[in-house]
Amino acid sequence: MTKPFLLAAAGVLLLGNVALAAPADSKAPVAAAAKPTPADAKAFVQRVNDDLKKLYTDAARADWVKSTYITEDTEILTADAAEKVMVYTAKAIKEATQFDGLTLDADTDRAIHLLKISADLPAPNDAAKTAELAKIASQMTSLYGKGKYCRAWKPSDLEEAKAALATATAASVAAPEDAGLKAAVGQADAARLEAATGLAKKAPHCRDLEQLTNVMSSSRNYDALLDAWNGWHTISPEIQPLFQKYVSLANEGSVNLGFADTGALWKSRYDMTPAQFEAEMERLWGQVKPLYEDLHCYVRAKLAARYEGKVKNSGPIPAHLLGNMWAQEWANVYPLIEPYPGEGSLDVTAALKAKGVDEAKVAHMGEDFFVNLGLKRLPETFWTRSMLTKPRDREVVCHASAWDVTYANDVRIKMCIQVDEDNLITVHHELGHIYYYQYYNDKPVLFQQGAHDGFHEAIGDAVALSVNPTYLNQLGILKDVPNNEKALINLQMKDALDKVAFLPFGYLMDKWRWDVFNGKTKSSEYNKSWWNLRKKYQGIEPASARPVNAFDPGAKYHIPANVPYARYFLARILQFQFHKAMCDAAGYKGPLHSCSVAGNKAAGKKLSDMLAMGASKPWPEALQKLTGGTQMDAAPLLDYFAPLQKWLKEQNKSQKCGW
Ligand code: X8Z
Ligand code: ZN
Repeated sequence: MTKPFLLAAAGVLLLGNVALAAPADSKAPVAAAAKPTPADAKAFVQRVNDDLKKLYTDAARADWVKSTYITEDTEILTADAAEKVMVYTAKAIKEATQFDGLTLDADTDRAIHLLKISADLPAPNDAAKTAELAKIASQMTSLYGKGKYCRAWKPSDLEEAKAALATATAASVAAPEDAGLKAAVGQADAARLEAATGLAKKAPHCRDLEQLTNVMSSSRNYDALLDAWNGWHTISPEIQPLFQKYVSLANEGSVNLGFADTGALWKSRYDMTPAQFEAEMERLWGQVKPLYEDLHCYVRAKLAARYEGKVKNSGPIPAHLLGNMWAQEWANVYPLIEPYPGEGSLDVTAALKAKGVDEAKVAHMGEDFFVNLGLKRLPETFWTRSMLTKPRDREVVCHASAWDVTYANDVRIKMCIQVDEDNLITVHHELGHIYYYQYYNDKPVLFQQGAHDGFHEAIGDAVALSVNPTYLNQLGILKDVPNNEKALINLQMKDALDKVAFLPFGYLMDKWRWDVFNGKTKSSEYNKSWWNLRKKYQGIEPASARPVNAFDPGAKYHIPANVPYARYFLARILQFQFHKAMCDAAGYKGPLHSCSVAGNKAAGKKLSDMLAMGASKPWPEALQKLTGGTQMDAAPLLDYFAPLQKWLKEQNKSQKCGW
């Protein structure tokens, strides 16, 4: 994760250590208490940086073990370490106020600012409540990680099991039970297949998020999709009571640290006021909304043709038909949407499998891309300590994440890689985090962050924009890459189904939480407010009438995991700005959508120069270093998709768009 699960802390109360606003010696007369000086502030910052490095490391170690081995014990150890960070951070923030009003050198001033906005779990002014908040946060992530949907077997499950096996890679069927299953399928032996799947034994059919995700991405069967969607959404009602308590405790902590509520704290992290940040998000959304509406209109028409009678040519799209559990990225339904069938060979998943690429190779392909840009190789420990595939014998949090455990190059990723295009792109995304860590790790720990969190999320994606068909063709993964108008529209459609479709989802996740934190949305309205936003911004509706206890936002990782989400919205926009800047640095002159900076050292240097700044300067300075500008701007994204948008407008002429 981009920040120390922020919660880390080293046992022993370094607070004594920090000795910050050391009250005047008790024996000294009060009047003699020295007024803090800029030199004191500098020394304070240095101590806090040193202490936090240890606390964050302890917390990250505990969290790593917990996230790769969820048990009651690891859950508690993580909560304990998190609690220590919370206590320390709250205390240090209060101590720092003694320097308010002093003229400080730029680095000290910046470090104190970053400290004040650093708490991901802000500690209430009460030890028991702080411990409770840490525990709840740990529990919520575990519940999500362990989530499974169990029901009795249905005959149709056999067909699905066969289909899944037909596309499975050798590595993913390595376990003995799967090998048996595979042999059974190979022999079309229904009885053995039944035995192998547990059907004959009447064991319940349990599926985790990875299995349900596979249904969402590859099935076109309305009922199978509905079952997977409904099934995953049964894991979250259990999370709601914890979430409610977390909202109230985190808010208490935010007030304790000087913020109106936790949403205000999150919105304060962008070198502007919370109100300005909200306006900035709205401005950027306004730039891209027309493109999203054009895409929605075309996709809905195609789905209406495919799911006749179930999807209408007006109104919102049912949430389970877009190839993704949260309808956040839609490229998995590209085969249904493909504008010019057969033009261009864009099935990267099939190509990877045909090439015999395995899970580790997917990760190596990512590293190679960065190295060819002139960036460093990953340390050896990355390969020995990362979790690249889902262990078969224990519960883990599969949601992909990147870690810098020691803030000194002990970098790792945690992923349950499957060999497909989504995972190839996600590996680049995670490695973007890892390269940020690697390039700023000589900085004090408070500067070991992205310029803002959207920068951190944008790096790998910006690089992955160069992993285009031309590049994959050079690698020998894609065969023919036709260079004509129809192939271009196909390619742009596929890109837009991920990049553009995501935008309203990226925006609404925190719009929902901002109003939860500030109390405008009461707990009894959580689900209603969620679906109002999903309809308003995404133009989608629930796949089925929602049960009274539904807590659908809790079925999305970042909500139980307490990870703010505006960063991903910003990253979708920034990554096109970064891509353009790297293409300019490479001397590229053609249209933005055709540029790949693969292998270009000048582009790599531009990127790594910005990475090395970390959070040491306000983000506009980092943006300027890479792009020359100081504003976030969707113009490069719109420029990239200009051919598609023109084409969509033509196609949609006979449609009544909107919902
Ligand atoms: O959570 C992630 C990354 C880890 S930072 C895999 N992403 C968001 C999501 O999955 O919802 C990347 C895209 C958006
Ligand atoms: Zn990320």
